[in-house]
Parts: sequence; structure tokens; C-alpha cells
Amino acid sequence: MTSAPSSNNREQRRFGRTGYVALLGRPNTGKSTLLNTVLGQRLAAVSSKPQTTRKRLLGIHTEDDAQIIFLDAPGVHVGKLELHKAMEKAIARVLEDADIVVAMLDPTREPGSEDELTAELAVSCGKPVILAINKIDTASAEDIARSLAFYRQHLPDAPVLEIVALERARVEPLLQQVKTMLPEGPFLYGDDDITNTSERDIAAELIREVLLEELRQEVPHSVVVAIDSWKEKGNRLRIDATLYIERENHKAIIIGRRGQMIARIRESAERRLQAFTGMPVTLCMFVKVAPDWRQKKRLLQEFKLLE
Ligand SMILES: Nc1nc2c(ncn2[C@@H]2O[C@H](COP(=O)(O)OP(=O)(O)O)[C@@H](O)[C@H]2O)c(=O)[nH]1
Ligand SMILES: [Mg+2]
Repeated sequence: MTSAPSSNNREQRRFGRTGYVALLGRPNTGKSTLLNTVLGQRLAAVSSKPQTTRKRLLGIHTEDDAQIIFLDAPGVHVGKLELHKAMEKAIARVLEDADIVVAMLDPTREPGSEDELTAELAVSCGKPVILAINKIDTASAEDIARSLAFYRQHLPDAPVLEIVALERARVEPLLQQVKTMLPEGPFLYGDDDITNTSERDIAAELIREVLLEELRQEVPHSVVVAIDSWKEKGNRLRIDATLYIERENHKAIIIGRRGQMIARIRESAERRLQAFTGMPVTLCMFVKVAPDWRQKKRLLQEFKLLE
């Protein structure tokens, strides 16, 4: 006798188009923006400065018939520091894990060596590639044609989508394209999951996003944020964070005259942390020197920037 099918399907894993989608492209093309827009939440740090994203971030988008798992990677960039090498490794891992690759193009800037490398990585990983031309809200038709022609030399057959990563409606065609190219399988995550990254790690990224906005030139790039403690008291959240800097002389810059800079950073970060956690936040920051941390593998591992 065969057993009757269960009437309660709720416990069963859902099934549909699903897989990992790597976001690949040089710094500043809008990869993290795309992730945030699709998830409808500010998860990834976004800024107008290159090398905002330092490590892989996973974002899960679930629909009735599909679960798309985005892997946001650091921008494709060749640098001399150990940190840059760690970022290259993070990109390689993302490409390894991906079922398909979305190569993001920023037509508002002339294609250069980082685009060359992006295209080469996309080709050599052997995965199906989609070309997503972003920022078409500001790019001219000539800009778009120039960027596309450049990438077409390497990826003549890849489907092309024009998008605006800042607007949900204008990324929809990309999601549809991704869905058609993903394999079928059981969903790996629950319907409400949006990431596997811890709240603390996201909080650290949100603080770093503020540093990138407020501080100039090299200074924000040489800071790493560590969350030391996270405590709920009543309906308030108290977060202690240490900002590790490379050199003593950056301390004065971050703290600012009469502490004005660090106060501004704190206010802005507290607002973002409150929006993210849904609770009022008190943020206490400490600034410490970790000499040349970007050159030291041990420190990169400690800061979870290198596996
Ligand atoms: N005009 C315009 N700007 C965008 C768009 N997408 C991203 N940006 C901006 O491009 C900059 C870099 O974005 P980000 O997501 O950090 O790029 P990433 O380095 O590729 O992750 C930010 O200032 C974004 O606001 C878009 O569709 N249109
Ligand atoms: Mg990014």
C-alpha cells in the first residue's frame, strides 16, 4: 500500500528556479546598490568611492517560483596591498560559487583596464553571463553603445539588460532574465531570509558607509570597523565599536576639532543603525591604531576580510 500524500505542504522545502548569482564589475558600477534595491533594505554599504565593498555579501531574494541568491563581491581592481589581494580572492570565490554571473557596466565612465579584467574574469570562469548596463538614467546613448561594444568583444553572446539599480521597477527585467537562466531545485533559504550575514557585520558595514561619506581621500579606506559589544537595554540598543586605523595621525582627522567629526559620524551612524535594527541606538566608538593592517594577513583574518 502506498501512503497518501501529505496534506500539509508547509513543512516541505519549496521548489523552483534557484541558484547563486555573482555581481561582478569594477568598483562603483552599482553592484551593492542593486542588491539593496532588490532586497528593499540597506544591507550593503554603498558609496560614490571605489572599494567600498571589501568582502562577499549574500542577499536572498525570494519570489513564488524562484529564489535568487545574489553574491555581492568587491569591485574588480588590481592593487598592491594584502587587502586588495584578499579582495581578489573574494571575487574568485564568488565566481566559483556562482551559477550565473551578472557583469555590471557603468557606461558613465570610459571602459578601462578594470573593465578588461572584469570581462576576462567573466569569460574565464565559464559560467553563463548577463551584461547589465547600469545607470542608464544618467548615461547618454553614445556612452551606452561604447560600453556595450567594449564588453561585446569578450562576450558576444551574453544577453544584455539596461537597468537603473536605484529603481526597483528598472531592475525587474534583469531579475526576469536571471530567473530564466537559473537551474531548478529546492530553495535553500526560508521565504523571509534576506542574508546569512550577521547583524553585527552589517552594522559594521553601515558604520563604514558613514566613514566613506564623511572622511576624505585615503582615510576612510584605511579604517576597519569591529563591533565589540551589542546589548539591548529596555527598548534601546547599545553598540560599542572600535575603528582601527593604520596610522596615529588619522586619529585626529577622525575625531576632528573638538570632537566634531566623530560626533557627526556617530549621529549619522546611529540613524542608519536605528533604521536597520528598528530600535533606538546608542553607538560608542573607540579609535585604535592597528599599524599597517591592510598589509598584514593575520590582521585581515582577524577582521574577517581574509579566510
Ligand atoms: N545615477 C545612478 N547612480 C547609481 C545607480 N546605481 C548606483 N549608482 C551610484 O553609483 C555609486 C556606486 O554604487 P555602489 O553600489 O557602491 O557600487 P559598487 O562599488 O559597484 O558596489 C553610488 O554613488 C550609487 O548611488 C544608477 O542606477 N543610477
Ligand atoms: Mg559594492
